[in-house]
Amino acid sequence: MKLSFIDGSRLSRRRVLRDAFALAVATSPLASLVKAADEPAEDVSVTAGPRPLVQYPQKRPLTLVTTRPPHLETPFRVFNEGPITPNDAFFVRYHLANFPTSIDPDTYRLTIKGSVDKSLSLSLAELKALAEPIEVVAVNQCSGNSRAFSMPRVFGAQLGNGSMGNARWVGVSLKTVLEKAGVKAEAKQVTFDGLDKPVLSSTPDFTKALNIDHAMNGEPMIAWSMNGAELPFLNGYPIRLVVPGYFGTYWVKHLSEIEVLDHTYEGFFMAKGYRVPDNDCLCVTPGTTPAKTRPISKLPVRSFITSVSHGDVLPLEESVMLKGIAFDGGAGISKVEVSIDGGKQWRAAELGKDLGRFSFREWTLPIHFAHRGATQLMVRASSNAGETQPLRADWNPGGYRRNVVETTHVTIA
Ligand SMILES: Nc1nc2c(c(=O)[nH]1)N[C@H]1C(S)=C(S)[C@@H](COP(=O)(O)O)O[C@H]1N2
Ligand SMILES: [Mo]
Repeated sequence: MKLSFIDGSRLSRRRVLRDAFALAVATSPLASLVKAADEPAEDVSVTAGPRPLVQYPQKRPLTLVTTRPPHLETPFRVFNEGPITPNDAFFVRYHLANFPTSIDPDTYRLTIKGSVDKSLSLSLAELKALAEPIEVVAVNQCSGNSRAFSMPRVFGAQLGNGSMGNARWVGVSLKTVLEKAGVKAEAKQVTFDGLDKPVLSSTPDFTKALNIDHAMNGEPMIAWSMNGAELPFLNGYPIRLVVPGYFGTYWVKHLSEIEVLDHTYEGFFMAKGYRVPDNDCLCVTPGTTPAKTRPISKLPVRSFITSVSHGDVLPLEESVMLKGIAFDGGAGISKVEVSIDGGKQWRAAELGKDLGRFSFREWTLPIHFAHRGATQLMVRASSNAGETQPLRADWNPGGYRRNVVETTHVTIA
């Protein structure tokens, strides 16, 4: 599969994009993949103001965060269309500018090596023939999703709420693949590397690690299918790791090398990046530095109203159907509650179809507004593990794991 390049002359009416493009073109031919979309920009209410939409191969217009490497967000209204995020709307995130643009599935190989009885080099056909495929519906959410709302503000890409998506993944269990190679008794962690490589040798490669128990628990999967189709190129074609319940950072794309280690992996993206404060709340007093950190892991429980946006005007004395999504790290959603009085009273929403404990769960609630004027709609989810969302945002220096109760400001008229 090949990413088709788009002629640079069809680019951008928007100054911001033209500038980003000019800058990127000077350094990378990959930037010519991007073109400005005709659609209007989406206002994510971050201080930077509305962000442009851009069009990449196999994608509908998505919200631009950064060009090189590409970070594209799903326009938020997509989450109101259903619990599954369509492949062409699914967000895209890379760390290294040197990601592949052409992959031959016939010569593709996945290597398994390290503390194993027998190293393997599997073709895609061999991988697919290892066992009956397994399937899971699971949320892929970037650790920094919603980072732009961190107060005080933090470094890093200023993400709105669109760096998440929910899809049906089909593949083979990581456990099956590791068993085929034969994991040695000394195994402690397993690392995952993809085809993308740093441009400069001083930049660390994007390699992630899971503990051996997690790698062997049957949940992590090597997926080749997303919502009934091949993976879109930018979402990891032809295979990626899927780690249900865990943040997207572990979901290594264009997966090419698995190594079983007899020690803890110390590479940059485990030992330095993607770490959270090592305490019960995984948070610190805003603006301070944690004494100790640990690798980020599971998704905290989270919910959104998707049918209403900031600034909407809703009718008085009529039934309005509020709708949204909730998800967590794998316990499953037990309840979703909505408040229309700034958090004093809460009423239970009806939960939609259960697509599995790692999936978005839709919810609906008919509301009859009896008072005119400015109104705050809030939504709060709880999980089967008894976890719920905080009313005030927890803070950490990475701006990770945001899961504060969301408030949507509307007017009833
Ligand atoms: N090969 C590779 N895989 C990767 C990354 C990357 O930079 N390179 N980024 C990770 C991060 S941080 C996230 S949030 C997810 C995003 O997945 P998506 O691009 O399919 O939405 O991919 C993960 N897998
Ligand atoms: Mo991420």
